[in-house]
Amino acid sequence: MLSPSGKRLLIVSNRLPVNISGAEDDWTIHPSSGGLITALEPLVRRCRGTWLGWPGCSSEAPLSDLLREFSDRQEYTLKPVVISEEEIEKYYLGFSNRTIWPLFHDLLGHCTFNSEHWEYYQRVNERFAREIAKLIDGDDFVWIHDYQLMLVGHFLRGMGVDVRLNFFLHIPFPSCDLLKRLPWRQEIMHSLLEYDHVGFQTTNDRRNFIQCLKRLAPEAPVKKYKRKAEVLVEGRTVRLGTYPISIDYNEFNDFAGSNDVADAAWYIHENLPDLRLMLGIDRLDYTKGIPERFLAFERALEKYPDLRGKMALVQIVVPSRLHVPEYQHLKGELDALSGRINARFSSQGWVPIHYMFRELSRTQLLGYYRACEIAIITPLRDGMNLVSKEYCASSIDNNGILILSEFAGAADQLSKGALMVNPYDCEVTADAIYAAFIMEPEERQRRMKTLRAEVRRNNVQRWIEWFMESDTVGHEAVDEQAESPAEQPVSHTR
Ligand code: GDG
Repeated sequence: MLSPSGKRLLIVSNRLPVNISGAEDDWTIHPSSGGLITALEPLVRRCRGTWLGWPGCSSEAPLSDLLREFSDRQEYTLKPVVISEEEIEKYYLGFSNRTIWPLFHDLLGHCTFNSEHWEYYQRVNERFAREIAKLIDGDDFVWIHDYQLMLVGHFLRGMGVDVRLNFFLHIPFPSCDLLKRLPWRQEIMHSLLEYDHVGFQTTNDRRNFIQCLKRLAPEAPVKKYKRKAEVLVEGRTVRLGTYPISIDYNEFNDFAGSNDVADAAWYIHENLPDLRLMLGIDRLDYTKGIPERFLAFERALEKYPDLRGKMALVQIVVPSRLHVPEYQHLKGELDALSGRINARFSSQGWVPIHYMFRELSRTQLLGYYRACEIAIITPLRDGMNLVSKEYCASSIDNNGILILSEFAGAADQLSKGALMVNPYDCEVTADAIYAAFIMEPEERQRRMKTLRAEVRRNNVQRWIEWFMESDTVGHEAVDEQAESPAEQPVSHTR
């Protein structure tokens, strides 16, 4: 089957959607998790497409056999891009995760600027481009993903590839003042202009990109339309669109109602009886605001003593990027903070923070979504945040309460039903925790119904259609001022 665009589908991302583990002659391959994979895996499976990326395993693994076995099982093809350990160190852990990631998440203090890392970023992006060039012809829908691969467009054009190239940025795009700190800002901006179509999560990200263009590539005129823009570059038109990523609502809604998930949820509550549970689930990442959340919960326990003995924060942290020093440091900080707060407030039979550092199975994940009456999702900055949408889709009794950061991309769509907080504001977040604790059932139902309707309407299929069919959407010209910051990109009808 072809993609909704009528073409063969080629997805390109830094990582293939698999985990390969083992040693000697005992290796296994299984699907991995993560925001990008959650959104794209069902599409590539449905279209029997191809996914190109780094397999993330050591060179001893019997790679071709494992990938063939997985491709046969999942009915789509995996193609590896081989990257050495040194390249991973400098291209991925270095430039991608210690320069671009913090810079694009407005956390300049976490950035390192290292020209050797930049050299490796270019080198690996060029390798991805070579592998893509070997695979494609003019009939493919080529869709390149995320901040690790921003230069691939530049290298593909340099190799004479002239097929349409699509790119989607899963993380925020920074303001011009921030991007200007990057010594290689010109190269990044000009490479992004080599794609034919660039998608952003929010209107704010796309607006930041256009502001950067005006300052860093003023020779490229920008035409603005209501929900997209076009840049004219050397006779070509580059389309810039806003496409808030989402989830498969029906899949979460249906699975949340299954016996397996109900059993998992029952088991969680059995072990934490008579408590109002508040859930946090995040990859280990300083952008997710986990220490700030612990401190806000501590403040709530101080300020509202009736929470003590009646509420618990269940915080699941999924291990991630543990080779990067900032992430190791964050892990230590979380261990210490949760220990200190628990030592301060625990009483006979009650512990305020249940903190687990592990990955959950999908059944357990949904079990937690169903068992916890409140979800607290308070990133300091997030491209979108799919966990917030999954929590709503899994709240089949309309009973959950979502506390959400105003700096998550998802805030554009979920602010009407969620309790919105500034995660840097400990007092306000503590107050929101208490407001959730005492919220009346009618208000919970009303808010959650609003949230679920929003996630159901703007689901991942719609995200894919919006992106793939964007060429056919009507264009309605507006001037820059008319594109107000309050624009809600998801609520438009097509
Ligand atoms: C990036 C951007 C953007 C989490 N823990 C477990 C688990 N997960 C799954 C969730 C969800 C995904 O991982 C996490 O997605 P997020 O969107 O919340 O965050 P990132 O991984 O940082 O994703 C983000 C996203 O890309 C998509 O564009 O929204 O802003 O940073 O699907 O369910 N899955 C399982 N066990 C876990 O323990 N099975």
